[in-house]
Amino acid sequence: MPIRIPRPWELPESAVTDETIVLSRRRLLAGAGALGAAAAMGGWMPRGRAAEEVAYPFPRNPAYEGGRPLTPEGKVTTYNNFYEFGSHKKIWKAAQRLSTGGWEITIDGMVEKEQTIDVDDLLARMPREERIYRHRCVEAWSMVVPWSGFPLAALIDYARPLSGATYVRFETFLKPHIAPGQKQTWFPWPFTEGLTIPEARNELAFVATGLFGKPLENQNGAPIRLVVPWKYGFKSIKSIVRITFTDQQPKTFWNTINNRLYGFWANVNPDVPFPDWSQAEERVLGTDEKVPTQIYNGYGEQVAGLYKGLDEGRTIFF
Ligand SMILES: Nc1nc2c(c(=O)[nH]1)N[C@H]1C(S)=C(S)[C@@H](COP(=O)(O)O)O[C@H]1N2
Ligand SMILES: [Mo]
Repeated sequence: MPIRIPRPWELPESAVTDETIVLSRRRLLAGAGALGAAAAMGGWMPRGRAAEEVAYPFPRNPAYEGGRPLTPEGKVTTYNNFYEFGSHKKIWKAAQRLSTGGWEITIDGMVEKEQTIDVDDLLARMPREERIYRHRCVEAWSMVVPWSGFPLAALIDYARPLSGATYVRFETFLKPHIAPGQKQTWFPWPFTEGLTIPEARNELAFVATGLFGKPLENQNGAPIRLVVPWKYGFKSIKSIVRITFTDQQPKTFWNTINNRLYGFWANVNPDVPFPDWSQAEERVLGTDEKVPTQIYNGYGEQVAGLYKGLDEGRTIFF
């Protein structure tokens, strides 16, 4: 790549904040609540930078564009996989029961200091940007979406893992009383996923808090999810409550269910079919089109180096 575009997190703070203020109602109310509570307690301010500084949309990073037209927003928010709310595509209504106010994330395991942080507080500390990525589900459909969020590498730096940590594990909430899928006890709830530290530090690994320039809808994984565009969609875990650093390869939800079908790597690979269907092509959501699937979902330039020396032809079965 001849032209190197500076990334937003390399720019001075003043250059990346204060974009058009489109504060979500939810965040506004949450912020007002926090300030009210602080005043009642004798006037101390919220920890860190105030959550109300976080405004959508985030500045677009032009280094990441999808290469295909954006999928219509109405499709992205109504055709979902989120097994906590049912194993069909129409879970968007059921997902409204999840309450995302005051959401906290615990960072634990092999870190200098374990901590629990409010997601708005975390977001205020992160280098925020928007990126357009292709997404490829193992079910052979795909979409192109603008995510708002920050590089996972920034969160890892913030978490300060010990040098012996080799993997990072992510965990979704466990609330069977509001998420009916979690009453299906044959599934290994809560949903978990994992990456190696080099994968997690790859420039493409992204943490999303928004979609189409607004905070995430519940059905897309509010208030905070992973986006790993070179891997099948199930690696992009939604509604994260815990991030754990470890020196053991984490057990993951789908790998625990069937490790022959759902490998730990799960890199997109058109040459490795599922037993029941080919992965050579994908149905582009919102169109009648089928297009060829690309190795690493077309992101080989950025990620192929991570898998040198591994059996690259069979990545889904690892
Ligand atoms: N917690 C959780 N995260 C999840 C899933 C899930 O069932 N539960 N489904 C995954 C799958 S299979 C895909 S394709 C994507 C779908 O994301 P979307 O609904 O925002 O398109 O979310 C992933 N993250
Ligand atoms: Mo998926």
